[in-house]
Amino acid sequence: MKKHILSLFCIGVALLTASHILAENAENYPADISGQNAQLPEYYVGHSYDYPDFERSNNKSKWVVTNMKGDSPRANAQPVKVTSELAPQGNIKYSVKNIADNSFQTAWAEDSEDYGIGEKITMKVKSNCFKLSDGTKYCYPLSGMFIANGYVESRSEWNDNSRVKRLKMYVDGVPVAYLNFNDEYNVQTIFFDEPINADKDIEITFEIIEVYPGTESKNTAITELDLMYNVY
Ligand SMILES: [Ca+2]
Ligand SMILES: [Ca+2]
Repeated sequence: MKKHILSLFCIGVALLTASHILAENAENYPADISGQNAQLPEYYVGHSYDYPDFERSNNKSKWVVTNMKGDSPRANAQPVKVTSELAPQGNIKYSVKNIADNSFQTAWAEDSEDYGIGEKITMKVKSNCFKLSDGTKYCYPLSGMFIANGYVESRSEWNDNSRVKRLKMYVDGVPVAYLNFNDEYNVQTIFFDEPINADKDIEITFEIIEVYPGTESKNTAITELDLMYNVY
């Protein structure tokens, strides 16, 4: 009898351990037949650029992102959907349009009570194609992205408001990667290991997963955000 109790006990422990491992795995990688929750690649900042490196345009009030031209031109992705945006405060607007207006003085901020975890911005990227000499069509893939993270209009605004630490990126609704940013007052670029095919117009969604909390506010802000074509 004692033997039976002992073996039942052992089986019980084994089952508990197995279910614990399963539960842990389920938490990390929820089962999903569509593969949407498969483990995603982690991308980190490749290069960063200080704000003084950027040139002023003719319009002296506007900073423009010129350094991105050349090797990896901007895709000029346009926001088409956002889950929330902070209401204007006085003359200052926090519309999602601000992430694609070429200005480091304007930013989008989310409108959740907390830090905006789960808030999403969807941007449309137009395909950029041409005909090769043999008549076949070639479309530039998207090789990376850049972000002016937080409300960068001034260092104090940047400090006061929250910045994005980690974004989940989706292509046409399918998760493709996590993007991890530094908590630095500069423009950061991330290059993808797997360039994104853009032989038709596509939608890229960025979801806030983690933030760097601001000292004064739970508003998480993004000043500029765009994809980049790989022209090589
Ligand atoms: Ca802006
Ligand atoms: Ca908030």
